[in-house]
Amino acid sequence: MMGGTGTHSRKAPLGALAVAILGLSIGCSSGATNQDSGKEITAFTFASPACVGKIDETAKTIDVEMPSGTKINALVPTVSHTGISVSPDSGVAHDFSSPSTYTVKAGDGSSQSYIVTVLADELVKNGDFSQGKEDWNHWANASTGATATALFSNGTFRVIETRRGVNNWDWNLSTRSVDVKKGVKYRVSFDASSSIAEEIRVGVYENGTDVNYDGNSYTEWDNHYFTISATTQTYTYAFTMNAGFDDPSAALIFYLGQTRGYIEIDNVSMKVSAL
Ligand SMILES: [Ca+2]
Ligand SMILES: [Ca+2]
Repeated sequence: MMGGTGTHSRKAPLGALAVAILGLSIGCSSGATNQDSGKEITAFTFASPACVGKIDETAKTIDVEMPSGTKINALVPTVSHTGISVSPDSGVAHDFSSPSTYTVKAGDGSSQSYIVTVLADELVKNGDFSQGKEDWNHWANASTGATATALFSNGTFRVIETRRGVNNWDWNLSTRSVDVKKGVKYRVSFDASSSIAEEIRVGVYENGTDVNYDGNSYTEWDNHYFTISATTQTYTYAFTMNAGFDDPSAALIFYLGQTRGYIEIDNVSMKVSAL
């Protein structure tokens, strides 16, 4: 009898708890219960300056492109998410001067991190070629017979190789000065296509001023290789100025001397991604 009563007496609180959980579930705006595994950041925005982050749910990355000149060391994001919490908190000023991790916790205790990168300060002028050749240089190494027809028209850059160079630098396209600061991380991106799949080289180098006093006025700070195909794609890489020097007259360069056929480049960008 006593045991029966005891069992019965324990049932009542359990029932009450179930009602309480049900009530919480209905009342909670996120709809999260203890079993929910949802942990997605669904929006990452800023009110000042007004900016919406681009979420890549597969890569778990969020890129935010701020207007040039934005001070990125104390920005206040509004973070919308599923799950029960996000850390750091939404609505709290955060230093975005290096890529930041925001982690969402799900109702079931699991968590998911996103890397937030705030991009500011575009260094490439006329990167969309809307002003033709303005702020761009092209050069062919006549000594190797490299020749090409370059067209800066219709808001894009096109080159038709008429005689291939010996080296990839025998024909190139470069920006005018980009102001590169020591220790700063940049994101370089561009759209490109080629009639024949070809490897091109993209780099940042000293453009005539020997800022590191090594006797070479064209020291290369960084370079990357990309195989360009017939379908236009966006290519992206990160570059950190690790040389220990500022180079206010550096250039971003595309080495095209080993390509054949017809190459098109557009939407060239080099932005500060971390200070
Ligand atoms: Ca364009
Ligand atoms: Ca040098």
